[in-house]
Amino acid sequence: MPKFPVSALILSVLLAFSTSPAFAHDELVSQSPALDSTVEAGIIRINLHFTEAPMATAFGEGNLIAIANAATGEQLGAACALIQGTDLATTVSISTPGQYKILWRAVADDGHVSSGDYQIKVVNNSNYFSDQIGNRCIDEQGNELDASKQELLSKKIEQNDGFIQGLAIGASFILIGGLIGGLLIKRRQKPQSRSAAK
Ligand SMILES: [Cu+2]
Repeated sequence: MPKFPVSALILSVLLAFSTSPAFAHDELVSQSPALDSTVEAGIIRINLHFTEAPMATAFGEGNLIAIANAATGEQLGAACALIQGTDLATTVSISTPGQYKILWRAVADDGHVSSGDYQIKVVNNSNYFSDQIGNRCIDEQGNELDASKQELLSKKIEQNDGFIQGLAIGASFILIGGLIGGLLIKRRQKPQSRSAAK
């Protein structure tokens, strides 16, 4: 008799551990700049506050922050972040006003990876200019991370546009081909119907 309650207890404990958010991943609690906030152009500091300190990972791997043009999806600069207490932090340079996406990825102490993104609006009232836009990631040895060697957190959306354009061109070819074919058939049928009427 006592066997069943013990196994039931173990099961319920396991279920509690696997579903309780407290034992799940590292969760984003708050962020700076805030969600949908308006920020002045310049060197912008990004601070993402988590429930617990992310697991230490190699620079440019695991824990990442990057920014992207919200309209085009194009990632600007490389992706990297530093662990500061329970925060992930970096600085990005933005001069062109517009809507930007902040993308992040965090590795929890248990190895679970969580990710997300949110938008901010950038205005430029200070004539800030920089030809180095985005996250500038320089490791302790002074080496700059090359975004082309990283798996991007955000990709340009133009590939989809190209696909839709291709579909539209293909569809119009089929339509024109069908119209010409239809006209040719009509022409051929005309003399036949005439002779049939006689
Ligand atoms: Cu987890």
